[in-house]
Amino acid sequence: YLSSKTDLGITAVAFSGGQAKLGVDIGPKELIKAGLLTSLSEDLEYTLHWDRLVHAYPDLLPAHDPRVDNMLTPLSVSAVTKRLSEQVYDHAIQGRLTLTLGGDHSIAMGSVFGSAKAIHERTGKKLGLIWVDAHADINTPATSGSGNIHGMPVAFLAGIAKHPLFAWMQDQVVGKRGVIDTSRIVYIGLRDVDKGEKRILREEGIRAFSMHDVDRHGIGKVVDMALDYLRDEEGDTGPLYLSFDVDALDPSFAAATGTPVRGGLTLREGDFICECIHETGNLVGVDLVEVNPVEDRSGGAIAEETVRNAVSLVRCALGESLL
Ligand code: 4U7
Ligand code: MN
Ligand code: MN
Ligand code: MN
Repeated sequence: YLSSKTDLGITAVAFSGGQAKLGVDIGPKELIKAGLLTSLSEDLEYTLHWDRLVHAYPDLLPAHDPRVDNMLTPLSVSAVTKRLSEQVYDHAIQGRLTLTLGGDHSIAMGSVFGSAKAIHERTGKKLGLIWVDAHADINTPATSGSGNIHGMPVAFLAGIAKHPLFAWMQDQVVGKRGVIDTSRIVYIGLRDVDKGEKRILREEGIRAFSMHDVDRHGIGKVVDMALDYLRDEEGDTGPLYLSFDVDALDPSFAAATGTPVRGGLTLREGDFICECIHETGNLVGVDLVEVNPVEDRSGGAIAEETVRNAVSLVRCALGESLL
């Protein structure tokens, strides 16, 4: 096995510095309050490896963190993701399946890096990255219109973007350019991709299934095509990492998020993606990010619904619907 079927290494990350809205940092606390971790240990019978902390990394956040080369709060993002990469590495190098709760999506720079490094050291294999999101998150500092680093993690992981402030990401190169090869990335759910990102996806030949593809083929066929794309001649997908941005879901299922986009996945479609990835038996790590309980003008019902649906996604990725 590529990772344990019973030991789960959890890292809860209260970080919002990859974007400007407050509240995404309380996502992990709300997911845990909603019973996510008890359900993973009691219903799904995982042995949880969790330090019982929701990390805000106060000692890592500089008082002064000005924009550099169009990146907003880059020192905070770099320091936090570097530390997180070590935490996830420490879980993954022991063979644990890893679960990282965000926080904004910039944290995937740390979680995916730590996992890719550990998996490569343990198995010699390269990680496949399944990015489920309304957005491609593949802006470089130069192409980004917002300067928000939560729109850039894939570019840094793939080595399309490089920056001295993120030199730690080049410390050891598992892939050809970055820690993830562009040929081992696949997207599902895209519907809000910036012009510069479209150019990168095209030039790099990155496989992406948009909501248009989901409508055309149905989610079953799309997931089959996505997993087939990652398979080798023997039909093996290799180790898989699922980075799930809750904004991939339609706002009718997940409105409490910083950058909602209409026309998204239903909860069942999201759950189905997670179930199919679990079914491969090759899942080594999961992120669940961008839950922002403060993005709720309804007095709590919307946040509660988003949290409940995010819990469902994680449970499905970890084997909830196996009979
Ligand atoms: B998320 C955006 F311009 N592309 O770069 C950008 F539309 O992690 C959005 O997927 C990024 O939520 C969204 O700022 C990042 C924008
Ligand atoms: Mn998104
Ligand atoms: Mn995202
Ligand atoms: Mn978002």
